Amino acid sequence: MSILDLDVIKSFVRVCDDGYSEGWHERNGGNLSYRMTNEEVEACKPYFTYDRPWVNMGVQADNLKNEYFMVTGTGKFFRNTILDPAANICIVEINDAGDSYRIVWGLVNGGGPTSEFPTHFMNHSVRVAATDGKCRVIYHAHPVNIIALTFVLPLTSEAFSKVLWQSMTECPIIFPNGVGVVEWMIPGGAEIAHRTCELLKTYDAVVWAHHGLFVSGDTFDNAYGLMHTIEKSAEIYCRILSLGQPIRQTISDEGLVDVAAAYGQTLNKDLLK
Ligand code: 2HA
Ligand code: ZN
Repeated sequence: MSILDLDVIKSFVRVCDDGYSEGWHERNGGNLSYRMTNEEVEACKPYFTYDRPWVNMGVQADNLKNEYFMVTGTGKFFRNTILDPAANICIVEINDAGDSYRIVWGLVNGGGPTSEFPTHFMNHSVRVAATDGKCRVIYHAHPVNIIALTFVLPLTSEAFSKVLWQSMTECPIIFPNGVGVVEWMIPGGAEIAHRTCELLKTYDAVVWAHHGLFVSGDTFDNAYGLMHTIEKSAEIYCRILSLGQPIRQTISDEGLVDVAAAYGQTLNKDLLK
């Protein structure tokens, strides 16, 4: 038995590998974090060590004190994760104050969690509050088509949500709240973290202009599925634009509201104004 046999590690690595295969993770692009359940922490604990230092994150969250996160490593390539998980990902423990982490497993050749970890951490805090504790996954990737659209659509939630909802019928059911959009900013800093957090209070997903997409979810399947769905819808819209023909017909606003309602979801109608 090895920690690598546990389902939680296998599921985490599978997201990294599938995302890489989709072309969303060139070089060291993208990052993934997962808030572990108590049962998963107990199963992993025999493999933990406590000799690495506490690192202050510069951000703090009361609702994440003493939590454990599985996180991709900074500068590590998603492509390599499946070959050697212990060298490319880690598990971190959050301290009693909710402002520092220490690595308790992984990154065996050195390194730290993703440079976006303060962003992920604050995103988790906001999504845990917004979902009554259900959200566990924050996933950031660089999918081609959603990035391409940030060069031609207005950088608003209204414009992006409507195009994505209209381009594939299941979209209003899968993300009825729509998507947030952040204008171009330097990644890895406090400002983009705060802007993303503000939008995640309302939206499950946030587009970063000319950069990529952040999604959240209760399970790996739902977070990965949201990334996949948004990117596929963006791909369809890009394909439509590349046909160079006028759009003759699309789904009406009423149709978007109705398809969500037919599957028990309430579409964020504010975005249709
Ligand atoms: O981890 O994607 O936004 C590399 C990035 C930073
Ligand atoms: Zn990125």
